[in-house]
Amino acid sequence: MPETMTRRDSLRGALAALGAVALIPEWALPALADADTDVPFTDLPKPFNPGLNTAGTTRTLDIRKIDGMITPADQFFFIQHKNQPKIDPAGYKLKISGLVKQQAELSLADLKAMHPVELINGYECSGNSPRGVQGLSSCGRFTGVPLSAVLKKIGVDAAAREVVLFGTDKSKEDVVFRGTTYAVDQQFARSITIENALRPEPILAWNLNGEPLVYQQGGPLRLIMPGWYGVANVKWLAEIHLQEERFLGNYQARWYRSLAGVGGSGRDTDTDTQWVENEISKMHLKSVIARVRKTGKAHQVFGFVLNDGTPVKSVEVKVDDGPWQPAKLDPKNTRFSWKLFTYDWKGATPGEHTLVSRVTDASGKAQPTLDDLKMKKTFLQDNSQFPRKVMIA
Ligand SMILES: Nc1nc2c(c(=O)[nH]1)N[C@H]1C(S)=C(S)[C@@H](COP(=O)(O)O)O[C@H]1N2
Ligand SMILES: [Mo]
Repeated sequence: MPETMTRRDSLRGALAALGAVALIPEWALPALADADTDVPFTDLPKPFNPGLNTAGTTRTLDIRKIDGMITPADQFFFIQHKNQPKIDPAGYKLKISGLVKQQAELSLADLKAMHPVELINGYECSGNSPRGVQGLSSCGRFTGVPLSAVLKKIGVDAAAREVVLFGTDKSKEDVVFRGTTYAVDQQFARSITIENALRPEPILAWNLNGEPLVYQQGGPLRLIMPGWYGVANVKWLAEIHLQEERFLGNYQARWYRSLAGVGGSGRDTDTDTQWVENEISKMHLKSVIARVRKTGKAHQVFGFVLNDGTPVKSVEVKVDDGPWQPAKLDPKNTRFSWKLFTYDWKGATPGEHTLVSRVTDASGKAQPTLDDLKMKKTFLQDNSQFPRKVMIA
């Protein structure tokens, strides 16, 4: 069994064979019973139209509809910077070039003949934020082969330092050099270090939830980088190029950076402040309240956590000005899934209330408040605590 397949899934499978599946508790997000109702949020932007945009090029997830670990493929968010190529899977070839023992062109059949693995992976666009009610996030079951297995099979040259992944999508990009702008055709591309490429986690994926990736999802083949922001998950893979030099493409070095002031007294004008530019890579620790349900007289608050795969120590929920209270993490959460949590809200009184969650990981990192992020000037990587307002009838 592949290491990336969840142990619980295989346990469930084994128990199902014995007719004993009821031994494992199902996640506490049951299908809505007739008597249950969703508690409305009163803080939604107006207008709020989650789902497909009018052009049909972007889809956001309505997080109020989350009812389990796996986002259905027809709700899974999608977004990209350029066009959405439609590639015939039958004639598809992935090119592998540069510092490899032998250049290769692999068909889908070649890749499927290796050892496929399954991975439940949750991710968000680094531009995901309260503004769009966190709809640029989802979690699905991906099937593919480890990138490391493909690279080892081809043979990596000892000089290779950087693995550049090119999409098929192409458009004019402005490349600015010392005040001069050159508009040139570029494919979408991202790079990772050879060390990261040879880790067991990254996979070249062709299925989402057991079905071939549709073209909007990057089919027939895309990269999945567990624990990283969406931008790393290059869709419509055309070529993987190994090189010694750093890769400086637009979506690696320019458009996907953060700029934040560190140190000093926390004021822009403080001369002690250091201005740090970082690349967008692994997901920063975030929790989101997605849904509030009324079941009989009780209220339950549901949400998810996204992060880089570090074990989650705790999720807490605060109601109005009350104390932080522990939420329960779903036992079915896996290292790279989004991590579902529930909070039993006792004694909810009629009227409007503010709910907020905060997550802490095993390394002691805690989710920041919006105020904690005030020295971050760029909008990407907004993992701030997200207060929600609800109306109890
Ligand atoms: N080839 C290609 N891959 C891409 C992009 C792109 O523009 N072109 N956009 C990236 C960004 S910014 C995000 S957030 C994710 C979105 O993945 P999804 O469409 O599966 O949700 O794809 C990434 N992969
Ligand atoms: Mo993104």
